[in-house]
Amino acid sequence: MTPTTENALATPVGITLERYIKRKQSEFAYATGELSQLLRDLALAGKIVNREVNRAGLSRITGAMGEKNVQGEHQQRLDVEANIRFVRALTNGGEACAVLSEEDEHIIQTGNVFGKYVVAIDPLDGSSNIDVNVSIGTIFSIYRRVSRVGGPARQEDFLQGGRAQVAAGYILYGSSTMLVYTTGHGVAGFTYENSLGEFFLSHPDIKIPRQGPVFSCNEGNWFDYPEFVRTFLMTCKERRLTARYVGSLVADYHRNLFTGGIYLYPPTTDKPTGKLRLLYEGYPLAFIIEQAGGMAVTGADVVLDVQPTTDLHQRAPLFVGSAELVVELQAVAAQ
Ligand code: AFP
Repeated sequence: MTPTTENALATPVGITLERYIKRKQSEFAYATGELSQLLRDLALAGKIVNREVNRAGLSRITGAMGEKNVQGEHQQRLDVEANIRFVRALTNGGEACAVLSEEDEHIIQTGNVFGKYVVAIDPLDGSSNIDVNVSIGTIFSIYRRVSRVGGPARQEDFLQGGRAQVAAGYILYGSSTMLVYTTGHGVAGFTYENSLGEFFLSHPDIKIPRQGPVFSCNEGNWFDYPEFVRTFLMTCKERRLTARYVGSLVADYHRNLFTGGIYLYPPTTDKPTGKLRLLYEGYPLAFIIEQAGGMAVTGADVVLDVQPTTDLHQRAPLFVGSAELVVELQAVAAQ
């Protein structure tokens, strides 16, 4: 066997998500297989949502529902459909005792009172991009419950803080569909093979470059940004960094994870704590970025160290990406 063939066989690239999860199970703090099952349930719902997203233009599920969600944002049909799919998969899977979704004000009790985990999820992020065939995503965060097993989940299960997450990930429905997740042992990425209906390991150990050429924010908000953000953005422009902004958090985050760069959703005049939600956007993406060697801050503070309030849908500013760029931003914010 040539050394190249040997290396190729040793590297797990190409194995299915299913097999990968099984292999990695021993790395989990509680290696009983329950967390593995939970990840499989999320992947299954992701496949179903991927199918819906792919045929969205045909099956009359684009467009607004005419309803607003708990954030006061207009719900799209696919938002609602994705929410149903993920909650159903987590309910049927049996490992999650409760789900906190962007689409529902209150915690959803799955009825699995013996389930040891809770899941906070944004089932379909980037709603305004659904109808125009632009990439969208799902973001999830998993905690081991602190409430009594055998009873209903409680708010405290979701309010343990970012460092208590046992796993976090996202699914990007893009030019290809990818699932990226961490259990605190690095970050792995899986690409979905449509014809086989499987996620395959394509990116075994994702690391974000320490520097990067990209800054991503909604510059239309320039005049509503705090001074420190404008100062930082001016330095990006002076150094001729490239502006890239899809307006779907998962897509912008994913690109920067690979190319290097910084994503910014700062506080604005009318949204003093920013737009993004801490529990199912900030925390999970911060967990993944730290595992990939990057950083996430809310300004001067590190996202994972931010203590949650009692508001399950609280918002927090988010600056996330390559370590050197985030450190620079953080220094400007602290001045
Ligand atoms: P929508 O779901 O309303 O499209 O919001 C998407 C999002 O939460 C996130 O995915 C984007 O990065 C961010 O908001 C875009 O917000 P702006 O439109 O204010 O730039």
